[in-house]
Amino acid sequence: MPATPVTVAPPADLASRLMQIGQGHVFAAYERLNQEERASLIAQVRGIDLDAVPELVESYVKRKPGFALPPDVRPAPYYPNDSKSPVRAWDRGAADAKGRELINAGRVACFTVAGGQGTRLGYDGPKGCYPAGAVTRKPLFQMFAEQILAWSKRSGRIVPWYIMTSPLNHDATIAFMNEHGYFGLSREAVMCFPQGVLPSFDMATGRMLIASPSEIATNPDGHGGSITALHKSGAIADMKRRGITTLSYFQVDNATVRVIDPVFIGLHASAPDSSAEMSSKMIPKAYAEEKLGLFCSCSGRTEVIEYSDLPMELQREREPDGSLRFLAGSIAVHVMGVEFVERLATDAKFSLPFHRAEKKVACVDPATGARVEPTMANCVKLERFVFDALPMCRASIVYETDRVEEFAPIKNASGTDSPDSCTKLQTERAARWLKSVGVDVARNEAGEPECVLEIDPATALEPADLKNAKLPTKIERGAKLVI
Ligand code: UD2
Repeated sequence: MPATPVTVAPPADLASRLMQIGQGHVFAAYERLNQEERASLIAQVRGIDLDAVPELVESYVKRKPGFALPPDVRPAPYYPNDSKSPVRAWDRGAADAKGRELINAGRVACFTVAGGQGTRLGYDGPKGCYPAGAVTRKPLFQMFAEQILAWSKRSGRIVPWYIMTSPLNHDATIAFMNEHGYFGLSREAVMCFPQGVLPSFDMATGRMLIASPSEIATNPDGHGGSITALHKSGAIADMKRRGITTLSYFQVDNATVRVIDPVFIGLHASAPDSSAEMSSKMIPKAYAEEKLGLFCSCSGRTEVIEYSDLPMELQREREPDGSLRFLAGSIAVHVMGVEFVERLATDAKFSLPFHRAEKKVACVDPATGARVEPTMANCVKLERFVFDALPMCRASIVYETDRVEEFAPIKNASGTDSPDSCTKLQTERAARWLKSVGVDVARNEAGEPECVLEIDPATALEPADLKNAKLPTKIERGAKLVI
């Protein structure tokens, strides 16, 4: 679109459209702005789908949309971690072989969603730059990059890495990767692209919040925005050029995620009840109230229902053996077919539902330009969730994994899902891997390792790799060691 000439009055078409939809305040300070600021505000308004705004305000800001529980909701079936389980036995060896075949044929790429704002952690920067290594304090991005590098070496193939940022952290992410030489990966193998944003709305009035006199406040459109962003950014085209068919999806906050898991990829690609469109990993919930989305089956389709939406009576229901009936908690690890993502992203009718969150967001008063620092939630933020694409699959499988093996997220500054709990989980996992090859790790009376351990992905991607490593016979109390 040709640039709009920057005049003293805002462009008449935009000003009248904004007035019509009750958003006229956006240009309140226009006359006081300099040329550059006016141009930037006009470009931002033109980038917003103004026709969609009234419906968003009516349905999600002024009203809180209710959640309609599907009447036939039941727990989704899953492939148990123990492949010999009497509940559902399956061929782990065959899945592993299929997964490795795809990796070795260069068909698999990694995809990290890293566009979130990370406000809970209180870290001022992209979450991927957060120092997370139990001993080394290496950043999360490095922990993933080193695994990807190890898989590339092992398969003799480039494993491309796609990272979804947001406009709020894109430049900082690129600068960080450049500063660290892409952690040994080839620059051509890493593609960072920003996701879309949506206006943030004033909770009381439904007006778009104003971040500064020349800027509307926005928020990233949720990890569900990744489906469209993968297409719009050219990432899908890049994958097709490289012959990638399968994406290994994970969140930037999970320090122990297996960036590539052959068994999971193999199940996704070849299980009889998989459509190879989108598959998911779950862990058994530790207790009924644990805040994880739950894999459910509704009218034969796999869905994730957020813990806040599934009635607590259902979440507390138990099987005769005492285990939770709704057990399968989402750790937000998926495998996605590239064709599936492309099919959705290019379908004019495709859209994922919005989810509403109430947040405290600093802004300015549009009339006076005075800064407003709210003391309570003043903003409705709308987001899309990637797992809402699951019911769009012809069939979608769920695979159980072990919490200690691959779920050590950093979300909060302390307590659950914190840097501290992440360090403990990295250590516990390393201790288990070491024990499997006969190395004794000192433990206290409660059974916790009395040391801090970190496994370098160059040494081992899985426990069996330790068989070839030079290891101590025992790890003493108080040790701090990178294996
Ligand atoms: C998510 C899941 C939860 C569980 C948990 C596991 C949702 C709504 N809930 O909770 O069920 O699986 O993870 O750790 O997803 N992100 C973007 N762009 C955005 C928003 C988020 O890239 O616009 C990324 C973000 O950088 C992070 C991930 O998505 O990697 C998770 O985001 P979150 O912190 O909003 O989700 P959380 O932890 O509440």
